[in-house]
Amino acid sequence: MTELQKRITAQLKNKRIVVLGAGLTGLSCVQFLHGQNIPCAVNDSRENAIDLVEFKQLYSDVHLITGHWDKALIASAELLIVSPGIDTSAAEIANNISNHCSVIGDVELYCQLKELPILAVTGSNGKSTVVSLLDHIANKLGYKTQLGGNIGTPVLESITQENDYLILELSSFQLETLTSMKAVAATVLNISDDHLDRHKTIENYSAIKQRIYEQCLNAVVNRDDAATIVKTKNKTKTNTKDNLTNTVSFGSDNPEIGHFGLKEIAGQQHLMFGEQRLVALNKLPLAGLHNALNYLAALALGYCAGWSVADMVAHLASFVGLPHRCQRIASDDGLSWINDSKATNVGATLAAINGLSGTLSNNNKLMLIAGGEGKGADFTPLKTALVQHVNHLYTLGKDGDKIASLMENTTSISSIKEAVIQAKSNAKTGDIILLSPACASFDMFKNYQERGQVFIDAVHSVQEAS
Ligand code: UMA
Ligand code: ADP
Repeated sequence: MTELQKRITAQLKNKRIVVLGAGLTGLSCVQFLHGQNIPCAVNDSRENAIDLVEFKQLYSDVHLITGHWDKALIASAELLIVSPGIDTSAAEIANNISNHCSVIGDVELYCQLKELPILAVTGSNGKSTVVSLLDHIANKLGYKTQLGGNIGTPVLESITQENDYLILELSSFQLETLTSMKAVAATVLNISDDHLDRHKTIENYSAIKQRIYEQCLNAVVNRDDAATIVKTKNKTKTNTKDNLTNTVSFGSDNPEIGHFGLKEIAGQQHLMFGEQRLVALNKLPLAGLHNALNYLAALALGYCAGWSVADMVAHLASFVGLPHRCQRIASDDGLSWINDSKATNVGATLAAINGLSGTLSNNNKLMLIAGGEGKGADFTPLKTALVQHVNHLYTLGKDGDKIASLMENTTSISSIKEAVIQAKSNAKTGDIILLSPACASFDMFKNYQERGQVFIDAVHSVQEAS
């Protein structure tokens, strides 16, 4: 019997297990449990959440209830495995969980069952970029990795595979149900308002993000953002005699020895490790200060895992970035169309406006398309950047008006295509038109990818028409 099988037997055999949610996470839990001959039941509160026929074909013996929360089923659970998008504080769930029930997420289950070295990343923005970059570097250095978590691949899908590292993107939702992770290195990249509809206050959201540091061996913190510094509660927990947490920092200033930062040398900004010059930023493909910080964070995480800094730096330039993050759309109309559909919160849109406005020549202007589902965020931190750098704002979606109230020169539009047509008629050669919504997409689109694609298609169709 393997170590994994021993743990599965010890932790899961003969327990009444209920999986809440039948999306990516829930189905990965069912697939894993079913594959290990561990019975479970599944409850999804939405009608038509999944293809029932396909589910029954794959898992004929798994009890599935959809369309409502089944109070009796929830009350019967000894182990409740909850999908990240489900808020267990909702009365219909919370009031029915028995005192003897453990409530965990899929990442917690993974950590209870497997001890693969983990490099863990959370933060309001940059998570997917940093984990993908780190994964790229690790593979170039010859390590076998699994990239998983919030980036879109549930961790249980790879639990039976042999890998050197799990490179893990964690959302605040996943951190809420996680207590057993002992990451080799963990980071909170930055904190700005996000998911306040669920977490209520920024303090609560920040405290949940801090959980990533509990029991980690190395904490990677951002000197530019005090909310990412390890709080005492987490320090004392980890600073036992056998398990000292080491802290490595990154930031936009000149770093001390052993830390990562930026320095201007001969008129060019460079990535630095202490006094060691690593590479000039203009030699790297990802632009903007926020991406410089992402490079530094990835290097710091790899360094904490014991990887050579020089070897890592050699592979930064071959990472070309992810779609829908400040991505230029090919066009031949002399305008810069930028798709930043993944900007689903204020912090990301701020980074885009500040980064792109710095690239405009004097006579050119920046136009912004923003709005959508604001998730309870306060948009006022955008005001200065809007007033100083945005010439015209097109707003759409549920919370578009809230953003429009921050500046003059705004137009409310009902579709992205309408914004593209109006912006084009308003633009001249060299202008930038940026889709960076500062909001989630689900009031109008399936997801941010669909929103980005609608923008790309609109830009292309307007080109063809002219
Ligand atoms: N459901 C209910 N009742 C509810 C809410 C949801 O029954 O009140 C059901 C839905 O009908 C659906 C299922 O739950 O069948 C969906 O579960 P989920 O929302 O947890 O989504 P998954 O498909 O399991 O995907 C989740 C993450 N989604 C969320 O956190 C909302 C994915 O992150 C993640 O990639 C995936 O697990 C694998 O780990 C997405 C995301 O939007 C990309 N994350 C947020 C973000 O990045 O800002 C946090
Ligand atoms: P996440 O996975 O945290 O959502 P992504 O890498 O997918 O992060 O980027 C999401 C959005 O945030 C994009 O609009 C991107 O341009 C922006 N972004 C990326 N890194 C940072 C950062 N370090 N600070 C602020 N914004 C960032």
